[in-house]
Amino acid sequence: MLDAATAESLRAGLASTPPEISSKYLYDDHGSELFEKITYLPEYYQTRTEIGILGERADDIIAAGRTHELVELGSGAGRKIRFLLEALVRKNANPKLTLFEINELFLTQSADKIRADFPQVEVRGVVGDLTTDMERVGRGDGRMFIIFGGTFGNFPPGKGDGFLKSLVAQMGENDTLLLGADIVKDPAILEAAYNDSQGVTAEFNLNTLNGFNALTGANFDTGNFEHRAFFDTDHEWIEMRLRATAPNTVTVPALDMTLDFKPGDEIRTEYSCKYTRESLGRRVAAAGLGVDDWFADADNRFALALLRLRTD
Ligand code: SAH
Ligand code: AVI
Repeated sequence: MLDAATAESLRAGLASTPPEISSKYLYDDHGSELFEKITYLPEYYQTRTEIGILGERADDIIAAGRTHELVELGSGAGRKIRFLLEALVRKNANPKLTLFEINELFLTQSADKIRADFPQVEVRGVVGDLTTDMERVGRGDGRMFIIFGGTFGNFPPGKGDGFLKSLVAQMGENDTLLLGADIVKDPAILEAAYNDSQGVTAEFNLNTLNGFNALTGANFDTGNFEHRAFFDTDHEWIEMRLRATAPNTVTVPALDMTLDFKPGDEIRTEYSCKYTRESLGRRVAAAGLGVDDWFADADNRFALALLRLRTD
């Protein structure tokens, strides 16, 4: 049985133009495995670029953050946090780590692995939805919040700003936020990253419908839809969509809805915003944050931006 708030947000998504299903439904257990596969694809440069930056700059990032506790949001498999943990352990004998994730299986597995490898670190796992449960993180100070992998880009301006505000509400004045940002670049490189030749991203995208069916009792047939991803140059974001390839009708018992699709009709399943240092600064300013530091790779493909609460 769906709770009223979830039902309401699903209905609102489906009523928009084009209809939307939130990208958080990409991450059931199968979707989380598919995302892990994406991170190793030749076209998907983001993960290896970000890991390269962490390998070279982890000590600088920890020094700039002046922190004793890391809080990773949307932690997934928890591969990247290890670089910062190693740097933090070099400076602080008993640091703390909180992992916050919507997928409980991935959270438990990654927290257990980190506990085994870093016995001196106090590890806390929090299952929650970044869009509704930020208060579960709790208030504190001197912490570094981290959103790796461009996940922040999956919260588009406007609709995604509530999340940023609820995060800022948990931040003490000496807390920082380290944001992974995929940098605006040649659309051909961006579009290839979301239309890989092995079709893994297509499978990941189509899996949204399986997640939606499981949640609502709907009868979407993935065979009636195809993957589409394109760069919107005006908004500087990638959109993933699912396009109907045949006329079909879907019933959604939990929402008491029937959806009719004709060939060509689309459902938006993800935004992935791309940034420059300036455009990220403009985006976060309304939430009271400013970009303090910018750690990019030599080819300017990806950056880790260190943000602080602005005092001016
Ligand atoms: N940080 C990892 C994983 C990125 S994938 C990396 O950089 O490789 C995005 C992660 O965010 C997934 O693990 C997904 O389960 C999680 N996620 C997506 N939407 C979320 C939400 N609304 N609340 C909490 N976690 C979410
Ligand atoms: C998790 N997030 C940053 C990925 C992205 O690139 O926006 C999700 C993804 N979607 C398609 N491929 C990967």
